[in-house]
Amino acid sequence: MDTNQWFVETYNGSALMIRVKNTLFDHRGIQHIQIFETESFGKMLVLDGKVQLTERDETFYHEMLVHVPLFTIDNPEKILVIGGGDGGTVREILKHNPSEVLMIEIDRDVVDACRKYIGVDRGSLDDERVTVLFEDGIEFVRNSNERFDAVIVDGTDPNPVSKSLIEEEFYKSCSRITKKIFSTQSQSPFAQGDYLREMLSNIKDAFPHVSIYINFVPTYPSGLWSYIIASNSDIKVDMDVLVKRWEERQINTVHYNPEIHYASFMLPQWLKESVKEILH
Ligand code: AG3
Repeated sequence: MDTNQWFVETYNGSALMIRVKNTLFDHRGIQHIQIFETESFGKMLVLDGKVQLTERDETFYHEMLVHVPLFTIDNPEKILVIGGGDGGTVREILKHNPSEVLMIEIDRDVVDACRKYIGVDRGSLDDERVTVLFEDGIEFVRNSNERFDAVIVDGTDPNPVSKSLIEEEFYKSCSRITKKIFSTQSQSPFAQGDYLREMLSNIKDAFPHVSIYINFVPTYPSGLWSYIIASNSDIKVDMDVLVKRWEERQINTVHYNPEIHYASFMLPQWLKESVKEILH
């Protein structure tokens, strides 16, 4: 179907507009899934009206979500991903050469459609070290007795389906099964500060060590994006260690490097102020 019109995502009385050439997939199931061919951002995945990725800038997001936690730890062997149906997160995790990656995605249609129309996983979901289970991530972590070196949450904006993915009970379960490091995307600090604060305060109740880091993702609301990293032990951001691991692991990236990793923890004053009560 040729559309040649604007896709519009509105937020806070403003809007992000991306010119669309045609619609490759449109299906309403657990979520409304749309995949478009855009004029200047490549293919784009939209869930319930919200941009999840475009080919042009998905690396900015996936690399920060994955490489910041994984370069924070030694030997990432066994990794759990909650969400992440498009496979971009698993693709980045495999660059660290783990022995096992488990992805829990509630919506099989997202995985099937992304594989067929975008291929952002670059075959990583077929890798023999990767297992994909189609079930509710909250239930999975609640009942799991396994422990993971890293737990990474690649979710959508909180909504009635995903709301409990930002509740304290979920983060407490994550904490119980996290051996070394936990990370989650945590929305736009500029456009969605309330969500960020709610997530932060719930994560703070579940893990003793918590930090925020940020980067730029042009096709997300306001462009400024945040992530929360948490651990049951100290989270070190030591440049020498980061550079050493970066050299050892020989990972190719588009966006991430050790300097960006370090700098992403430097927050503007307004953001520091808005979370200081929670983080104190
Ligand atoms: N998940 C987080 C994207 C949230 C974007 N929000 C929005 N456009 N309102 C990304 C999934 C990619 N694996």
